[in-house]
Amino acid sequence: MMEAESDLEPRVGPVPKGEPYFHPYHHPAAGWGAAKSVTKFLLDEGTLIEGPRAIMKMNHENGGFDCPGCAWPDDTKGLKLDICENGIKHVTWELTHKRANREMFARHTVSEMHEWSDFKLEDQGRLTEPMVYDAATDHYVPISWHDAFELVGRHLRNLENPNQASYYTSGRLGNEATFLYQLMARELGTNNLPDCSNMCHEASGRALTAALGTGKGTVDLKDWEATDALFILGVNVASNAPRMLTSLTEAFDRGAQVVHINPFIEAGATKAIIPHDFLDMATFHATRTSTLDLQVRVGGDMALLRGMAKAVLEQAKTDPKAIDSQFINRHTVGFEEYRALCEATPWEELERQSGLSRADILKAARIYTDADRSIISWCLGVTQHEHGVDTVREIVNLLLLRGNLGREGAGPSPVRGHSNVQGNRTCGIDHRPEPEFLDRLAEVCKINPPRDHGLDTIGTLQAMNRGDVKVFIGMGGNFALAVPDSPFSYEALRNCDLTVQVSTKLNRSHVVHGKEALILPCLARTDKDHQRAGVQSTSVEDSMSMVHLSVGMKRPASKHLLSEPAIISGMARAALPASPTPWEWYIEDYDRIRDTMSEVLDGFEDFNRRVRLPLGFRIKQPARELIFLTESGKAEFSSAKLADVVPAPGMLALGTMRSHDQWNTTIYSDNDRYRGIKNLRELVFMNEDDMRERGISEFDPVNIVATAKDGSHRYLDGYLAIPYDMPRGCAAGYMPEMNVLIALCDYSTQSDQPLMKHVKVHITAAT
Ligand SMILES: Nc1nc2c(c(=O)[nH]1)N[C@H]1C(S)=C(S)[C@@H](COP(=O)(O)OP(=O)(O)OC[C@H]3O[C@@H](n4cnc5c(=O)[nH]c(N)nc54)[C@H](O)[C@@H]3O)O[C@H]1N2
Ligand SMILES: Nc1nc2c(c(=O)[nH]1)N[C@H]1C(S)=C(S)[C@@H](COP(=O)(O)OP(=O)(O)OC[C@H]3O[C@@H](n4cnc5c(=O)[nH]c(N)nc54)[C@H](O)[C@@H]3O)O[C@H]1N2
Ligand SMILES: [Mo]
Repeated sequence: MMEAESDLEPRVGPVPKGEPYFHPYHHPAAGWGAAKSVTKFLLDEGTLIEGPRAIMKMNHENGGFDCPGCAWPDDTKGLKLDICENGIKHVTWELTHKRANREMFARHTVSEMHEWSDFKLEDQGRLTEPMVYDAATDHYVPISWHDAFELVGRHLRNLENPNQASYYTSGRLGNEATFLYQLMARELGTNNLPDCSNMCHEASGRALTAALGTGKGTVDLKDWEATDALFILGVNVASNAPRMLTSLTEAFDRGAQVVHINPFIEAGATKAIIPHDFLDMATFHATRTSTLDLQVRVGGDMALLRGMAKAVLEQAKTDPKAIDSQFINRHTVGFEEYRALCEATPWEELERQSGLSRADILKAARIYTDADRSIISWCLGVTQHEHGVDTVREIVNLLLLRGNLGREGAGPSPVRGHSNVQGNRTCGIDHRPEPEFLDRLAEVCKINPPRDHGLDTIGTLQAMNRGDVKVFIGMGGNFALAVPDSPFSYEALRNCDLTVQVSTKLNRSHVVHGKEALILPCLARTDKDHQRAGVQSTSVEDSMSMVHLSVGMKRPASKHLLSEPAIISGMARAALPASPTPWEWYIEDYDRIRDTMSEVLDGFEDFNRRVRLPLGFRIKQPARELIFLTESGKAEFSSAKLADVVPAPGMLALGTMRSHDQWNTTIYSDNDRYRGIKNLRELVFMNEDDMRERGISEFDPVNIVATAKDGSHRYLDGYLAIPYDMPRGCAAGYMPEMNVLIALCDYSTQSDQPLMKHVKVHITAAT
């Protein structure tokens, strides 16, 4: 594709094919719009035949590969075609016939590629062989795998101390590779294991661990099918977890209550046509996916939840059944303090902070007390805030009040992001590992793991900037573009002696690189992985703790690709020539890695057999059995101070989010169908009154100025204003473009997560 010059270069998305367009979307989610979009995408990638063939093998109960898209679990009722538009786009993206080969790299200098859009970088296709940066010519040139590993090994061996290297994981990495990766880092002597969940669900993990003793949700799909009320906070279902639409329509059909809490009324929060329900598709039959939509202000969830708790407690004064006193007495601590706090919080404050009326909060509370069993589900709208941990704990507080835990149809249900981000944590990617885990790792793997906490994502960037981290290894993902404060973060990466990116496609993290740099191309989820013992499979864990095998079925994109476990093993051997770990032996047969994992990891006993059961196995959740691994041995109410989220006069709270046509930093097009947007990503959604007050009309260019915690400012000019149905005082736009607005110091003191959903901004008409 030819790229035109633009004042927004290098842009993230493609050069628009037409004029910006906006018209609010009023159709059901999924359905024929999705089918049409899929066909176009298959055609563009040249995979109209292969794409559908591959998709029929996706998410199958026996064999097949796990969708590399989101972490929503597979249908439990012997699924046949549990797929979605975005999963299909995702697989097709991997199957593309385009190749970023050595000829492509020879044609373009790195400085030249740096000027390309991120869309164009990935649009070069699959990477085909290892490449090394040659500073003399400013080109990436081919390098053998042996020499590439030796380069990594030399840098790692020569560090003055192992904490000068940092090992990032993006949530696609399978469990077996994950285990080897953390083993390598810890054998080398560091816990510097930042990962993408430092940016998404760190808050959920910390809150759930503190409250319940396990950092995960407790419910599974069967619970979703049995519940009476679903509360969905801060998830764009139709775009980011589309298979959840099936559960929402099922719930609605069964008469369950479905309450969406979001500043936007997203398409998935109204009605949907389920793509694999062919009759519905043919007859355009849409099912509602919502019984109530509450448009909270950005960051207002905690106030809403506390307001609901206050209402429940008030109701309990005359109707003792409104709370489950027996459950509270037997299984929890901290109730009296929490009750007093709720009672002491005035309604006016709850209304002001949530942006909702008392009547609306009472409505939600009534739905909650009328339901025998409730599930509360959430994603980034809750976590990427200063008080993300407090808000998730407030979710647990509310659940505990009515004993919505440890029984069918009830409990907390975070929606995880990447397909294996949860498995990464389970299998050891944690910069703050538990001592018990390290003890077992030491005993089984005969290593001496470091005990000090390591660096997370933000910590890694700060350390790079200081010159304390000199080697960066990215196991998947697109670190440069995904993290906040882009100019600062680019400098931090450029400051490194060596950056290594293990990737499937060309991206920003390859053109923003260290003094020396490697691109190591790997097999993707759909590619067949041949090792000495035959075709290998890897395991992944979904949002609901189900672990199952995924096996690629396609001829690899190039014969020079290695699997992720093989690349890790190659780097580890080069860095640790005398390592007692049988790196090469592990790669011959991944069952051997799983045997070791079963000895180290809780809940992985008999791993090789259980993972081959038709639907895999579920990792035991103590909290589900009402066993709480907390200090008190009980579920713990929290009594946190209500967060103040109301913007200062003239300021707006801006959230960054995904469009429908992107996967994090991978952009498929510049359309956002469900929000009625075409040919535009450089936009900011605003409340119409906020626009009027500032003399801004639809499509007017605006200037955005963000103010960081340290008082510094960041700017974004020329973005177009879009009037949208959202509360006053709020604004929204797309990631990753808006990462330039988020200062590195703007992270939560509770979770260390960047404040990606609450940037304090001034927006004015462009001058
Ligand atoms: N197709 C597709 N699927 C994906 C991804 C993708 O990029 N594309 N990314 C994957 C990943 S890694 C993740 S972590 C998940 C992310 O899934 P989401 O959490 O859905 O991601 P976002 O697009 O950031 O959208 C956040 C939603 O929160 C709402 N929101 C913003 N601020 C607030 C708030 O203060 N309160 C509430 N209640 N809501 C708020 C926004 O309006 C939006 O609907 O999706 C995963 N699935
Ligand atoms: N402002 C703002 N920023 C955000 C967010 C936000 O809401 N707002 N969300 C944050 C969140 S939740 C997340 S998870 C991060 C995402 O951060 P990352 O996970 O780092 O980024 P992705 O865009 O998912 O990574 C895309 C790249 O992964 C590589 N890739 C794809 N498949 C494979 C594979 O199978 N193996 C390997 N080795 N590589 C592969 C490709 O080269 C591709 O270019 O972004 C974060 N950044
Ligand atoms: Mo994520």
